[in-house]
Amino acid sequence: MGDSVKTVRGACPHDCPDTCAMVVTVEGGRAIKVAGAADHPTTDGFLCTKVNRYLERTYSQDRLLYPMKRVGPKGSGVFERISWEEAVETIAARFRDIAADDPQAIQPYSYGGTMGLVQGESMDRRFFHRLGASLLDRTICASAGAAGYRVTIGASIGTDPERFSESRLIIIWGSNPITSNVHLWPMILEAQRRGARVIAIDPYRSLTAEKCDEHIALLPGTDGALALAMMNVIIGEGLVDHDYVERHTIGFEQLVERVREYPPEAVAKIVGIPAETIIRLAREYATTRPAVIRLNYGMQRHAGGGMAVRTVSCLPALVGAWRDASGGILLSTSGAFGMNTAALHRPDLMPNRPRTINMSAIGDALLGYHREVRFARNGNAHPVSELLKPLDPPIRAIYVYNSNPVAVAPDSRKVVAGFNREDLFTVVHEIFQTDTADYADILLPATTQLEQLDIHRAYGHHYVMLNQPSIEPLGEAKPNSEVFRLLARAMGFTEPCFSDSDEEIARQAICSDHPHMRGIEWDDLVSRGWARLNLPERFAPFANGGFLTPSGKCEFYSESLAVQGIDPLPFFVPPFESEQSAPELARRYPLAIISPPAHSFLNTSFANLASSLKMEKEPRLDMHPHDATARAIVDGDEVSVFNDRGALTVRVRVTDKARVGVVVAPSIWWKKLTRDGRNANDVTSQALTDLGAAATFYDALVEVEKARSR
Ligand SMILES: Nc1nc2c(c(=O)[nH]1)N[C@H]1C(S)=C(S)[C@@H](COP(=O)(O)OP(=O)(O)OC[C@H]3O[C@@H](n4cnc5c(=O)[nH]c(N)nc54)[C@H](O)[C@@H]3O)O[C@H]1N2
Ligand SMILES: Nc1nc2c(c(=O)[nH]1)N[C@H]1C(S)=C(S)[C@@H](COP(=O)(O)OP(=O)(O)OC[C@H]3O[C@@H](n4cnc5c(=O)[nH]c(N)nc54)[C@H](O)[C@@H]3O)O[C@H]1N2
Ligand SMILES: [Mo]
Repeated sequence: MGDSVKTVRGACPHDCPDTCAMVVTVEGGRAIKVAGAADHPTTDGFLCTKVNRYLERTYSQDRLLYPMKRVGPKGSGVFERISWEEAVETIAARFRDIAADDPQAIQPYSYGGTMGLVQGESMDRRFFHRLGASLLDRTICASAGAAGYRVTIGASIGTDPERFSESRLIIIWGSNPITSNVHLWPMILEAQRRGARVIAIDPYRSLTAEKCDEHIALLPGTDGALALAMMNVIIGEGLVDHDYVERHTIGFEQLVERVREYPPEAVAKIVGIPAETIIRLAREYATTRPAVIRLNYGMQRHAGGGMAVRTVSCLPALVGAWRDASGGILLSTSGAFGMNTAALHRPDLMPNRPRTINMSAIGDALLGYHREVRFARNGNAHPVSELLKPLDPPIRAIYVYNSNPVAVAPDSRKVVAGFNREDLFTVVHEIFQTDTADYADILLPATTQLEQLDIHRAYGHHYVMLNQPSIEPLGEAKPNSEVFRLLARAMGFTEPCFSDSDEEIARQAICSDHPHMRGIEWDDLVSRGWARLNLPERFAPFANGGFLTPSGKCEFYSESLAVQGIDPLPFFVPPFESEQSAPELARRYPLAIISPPAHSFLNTSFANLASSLKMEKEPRLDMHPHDATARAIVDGDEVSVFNDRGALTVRVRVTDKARVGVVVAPSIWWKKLTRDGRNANDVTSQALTDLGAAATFYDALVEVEKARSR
């Protein structure tokens, strides 16, 4: 490469809506600077606090650089270096052995380590499909909302974030963009400068809520009820856009009947905010144009997460907010992309359709149980004994990549017990020795984004992104795609797709007939790093209807839910665990706990780096003064947070940022970097959401006590 300085175009791989365009400066083969591309419309020349320090991650002394095998007890993290040949042969031999009985006993487990299509969902899928391994239902983040939105709108398509700056009313609903979607924030600030009002709906006064014109602190998991009461007011006061409703929606008459069951006065008790606030919010929303809702994950991680998103996403059609390019709702832009996923995943390689394991119930699954989803009508949590069915065959091998389940999956005690099984063969492919890596039998070193090629879609903008490698892999680290190529060869898989190079896979991804992909050319991606989908500059997806539902309308009434035996109209599904839905449980565990992202972590990524740890200091719990006083807890006390599932130790910050009855534990900490080896997932539950069978991280009751008294 010589000593000359060059710059390389890249894309941030992390699980975040922003998928930034990066410019990497390389000198003599070493990356010396990572910056946000100034020419990319949403990146706009800056990166977040975490990825700004990407070199700290890439060149960390803690990188895994060689394949290793376990030589200590499971979980001890004691390994010995081996060669790649030995690693690949050991894995292939075990997989061959298990597959001879039943390949479904082999479980892939991956999520958002990298969002790249090459390193996240191509060679890996092909390999496991060809093998006949169990499928993985990737429900740990977005599946509840995606399902609720799909039923109502048809696909994950919404308002262009670049149009937010022209909106007059922005409702940030269950979202904390200053932390988790920072490139949307300048557009919101611009709107505010032009006179827009910005309202946050969040049980917690987050960094974002603090900066809004108004903060509505509802009780966790009650968003669906709030939206139904808003509709009650909008319909009751004649604020409906009848022309839009008439032409582009279905089920209005039934909706009118349904929302009568949700008058603001009754709903006020459910959501824990005054009826006047609900009425004022509904009026302001219905009478301000353009009005846009940034709906995000906070409301999804509860029993009724899918129905909550479905209900909120009825609002824009009711008031005609979709008419404006800067009105409507934004959940995710991912559905606007038309990548050729069949070419990437090759589902045709599956011998027949194997079973599917839900990643959010991996604890149960590793312990031999399949967890069923029962639609939680009225929030009645089914007894766990009814929901768990024996898993046949049991999982005998698990291959983890792009994920850290021991720290991120709910009901952690069960997850740890599962990974601790002596008879389980565990492969972990990682950049760092995470909590999960400690349980590996074979631990493989992974490359970072600077060392690998990838192509990305985004869920918070409308640009296809190319990441070109800027440096050589460190040590013996290999990208995911390369390891699956090696494994395919060792297993004797001869289909030509197992020889595709990373560039060939990336080119296949954009080889698509989808109209939004028209004009996306490889050469442009190479020279510029990104390309806008084939969408108008002032993209107003449903200004003239054209919803992607079966009826082509915004479905207040959903026939597809009706045929599944689910109420076809929006209704409120209370949390599994709350004062109102589980009073007996609430007597023992009166506090609701939520554990949203800490500002300087990205799930558990970055949570091992010195600079991130310096900013987050130590595991913390925000608690309202009233709740603290009632427990004789003062600011700075070390406390135990516990319920029937487990416990963790944290330091309390007494603050009215948390509302009464709700405690907040910024997450996700590496368990082994905390004082007691535990994190918030020691108290979260494996119960699954109504639609989308997703995790319910923010639906948990706990009690808190001074640590020394226990
Ligand atoms: N810095 C940073 N950025 C991230 C991440 C990270 O870990 N760190 N994670 C990335 C990932 S994977 C994701 S999925 C996104 C998540 O990003 P967001 O969509 O912002 O989701 P959360 O931060 O989980 O929750 C957002 C807000 O919802 C609130 N909330 C909790 N329960 C409820 C509720 O019942 N109703 C309402 N209305 N609000 C509620 C929380 O207090 C929080 O302030 O961020 C991505 N970006
Ligand atoms: N209590 C609580 N739990 C939560 C959440 C919460 O808000 N509260 N949020 C949930 C959400 S939204 C999500 S999305 C999940 C996130 O769960 P995960 O997707 O598991 O996210 P990370 O913890 O960041 O772990 C990703 C791992 O992939 C590794 N990795 C990165 N790039 C590569 C690569 O190219 N190859 C390989 N082999 N590995 C790579 C990283 O080093 C990292 O250890 O967590 C969920 N868990
Ligand atoms: Mo996520």
